[in-house]
Amino acid sequence: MLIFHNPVHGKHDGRQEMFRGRLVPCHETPARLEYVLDALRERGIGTLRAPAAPDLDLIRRVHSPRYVDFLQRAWADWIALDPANAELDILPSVWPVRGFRHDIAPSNFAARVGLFSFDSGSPLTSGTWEAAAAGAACAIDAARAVAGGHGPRAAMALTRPPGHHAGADFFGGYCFLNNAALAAQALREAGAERVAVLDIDYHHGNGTQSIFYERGDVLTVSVHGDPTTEYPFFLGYADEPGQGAGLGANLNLPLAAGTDFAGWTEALEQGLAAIGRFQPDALVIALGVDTYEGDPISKFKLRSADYLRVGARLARLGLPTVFTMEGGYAVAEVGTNVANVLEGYAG
Ligand code: OKP
Ligand code: ZN
Repeated sequence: MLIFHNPVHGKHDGRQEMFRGRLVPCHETPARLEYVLDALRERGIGTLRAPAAPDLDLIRRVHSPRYVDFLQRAWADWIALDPANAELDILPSVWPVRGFRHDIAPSNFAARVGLFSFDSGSPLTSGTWEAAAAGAACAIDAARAVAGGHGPRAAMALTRPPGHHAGADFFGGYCFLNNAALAAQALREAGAERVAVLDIDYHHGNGTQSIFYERGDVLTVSVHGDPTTEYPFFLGYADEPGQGAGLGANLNLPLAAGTDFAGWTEALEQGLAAIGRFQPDALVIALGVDTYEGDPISKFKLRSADYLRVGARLARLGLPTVFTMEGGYAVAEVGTNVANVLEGYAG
């Protein structure tokens, strides 16, 4: 498997996230990816590649141009407010909710941060744009490597920050650019008529769902913690079928906190059946390993050995496949669990 790894992921290194009235250390750390790289190297899994420059035009076809401009300039705008801000990360503090206007981007910086985000757990730092853009490049390059079916069958975008919570014009859930959506769009533009995105992170892929919600050419399927109790709370319920041309092209499979591998596998099989009926030309897997029993912020009960079976099952689909790296916060085990998926996939 070709693995496009983000050599500058460490430039995104948030100091703190807001949790229950306190600023606490970020869960989404550079160490997560280093553990994965170490495990892959140690076990001889995959061939590592650095990405080419990001295709900003493609990024602007998935994300709104004004959001991309905002992300690209946010740090300079922040420092322009006060040079002392260099010691701090950007966190939103005000949001436009129901009835507020989303069609205007106020010139006030704090207001624009709120317009383009949905939580206060995702610090935007000096290196966030550079890291996220290089990660997007990994996803696009991975898609182009498997497109057409002449190259390798599978490739991975091994990157952080993750992407599946990022929408067309918002960040949140530690995500800024939606790597899985970018891979799906790159596959479409490289000739795949139908693309399926299967999201197996613990958290609902609200960004990916919303990006493709009215499109019939990209099926989005997500197996995740029930949003009644689990983040991101406001999307990811079973009664979200897609809209317009996208009606029938979204499937949410929410599961109760505490679900074990047997229960999780039943939902996965339902998702795979829907993907089979859709007859996609290519597949994107938003791979989060925060379904692991030891994950500090999630509540499924998968064990490390289960990930070998997950990889083997996904390989049986026989589709050109792009994996994107999403969550997984039991830092030391993230490497083992991702490596297990890829080893299981390779057979
Ligand atoms: C990102 B991804 C925990 C709060 C959780 C956000 C979770 C984002 C998960 N103290 N806040 O889907 O793994
Ligand atoms: Zn997650």
